[in-house]
Amino acid sequence: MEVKNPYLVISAPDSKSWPDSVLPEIVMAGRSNVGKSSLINTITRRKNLAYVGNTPGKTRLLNFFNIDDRFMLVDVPGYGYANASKKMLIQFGEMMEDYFEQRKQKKGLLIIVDARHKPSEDDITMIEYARYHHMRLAVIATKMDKLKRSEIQKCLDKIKTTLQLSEEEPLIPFSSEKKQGIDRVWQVIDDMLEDR
Ligand SMILES: Nc1nc2c(ncn2[C@@H]2O[C@H](COP(=O)(O)OP(=O)(O)O)[C@@H](O)[C@H]2O)c(=O)[nH]1
Ligand SMILES: [Mg+2]
Repeated sequence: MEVKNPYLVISAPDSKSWPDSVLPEIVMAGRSNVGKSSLINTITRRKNLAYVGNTPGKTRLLNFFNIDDRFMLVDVPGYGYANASKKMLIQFGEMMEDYFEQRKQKKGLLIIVDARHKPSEDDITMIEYARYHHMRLAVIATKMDKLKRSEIQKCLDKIKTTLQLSEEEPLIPFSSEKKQGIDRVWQVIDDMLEDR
């Protein structure tokens, strides 16, 4: 999959700012620092489409990326960092509820987890939202380059069982560092977009 013209449409603070668009949407979420921005850059083969680095919790914005007028990639701010205030947690929850309840063109959810760690309660909450709203779901285990060969199967199994993934909910090993898993991510996104 070669991406020709990806661009950020808007960083939306609330539902009034969501783009006026009919493109199907793929939502991407994960803990902050998990490697989500790197993943967006890796699969689109761009260096700076998404901002990589440390801005934990500063932004409560949904970033809408137009991918070749084919679909919208919706980047959810990273959750689960240590110093989140209660107010910010509530705002985040409300923003996501608004999105899941109101946005008709939502198609699928990609949850990004760190291959080395057990998924968090926040990951599970996001997944429950997706299942409840009948969205397609896939999990991407990134930073695979940080695992020893002997650890790989055990770590993937732990993610699968913690999230209770079914046969229809793929788990994709990925590494931005090693450019691993790009084709499988596109395959899963294509499947989600075809499923109308
Ligand atoms: N080793 C390794 N490091 C990664 C990988 N993906 C991201 N990182 C690093 O993890 C940190 C957080 O990445 P970022 O993409 O900003 O995470 P985000 O907060 O989820 O958007 C950065 O220092 C990245 O260089 C990966 O696949 N392998
Ligand atoms: Mg990021």
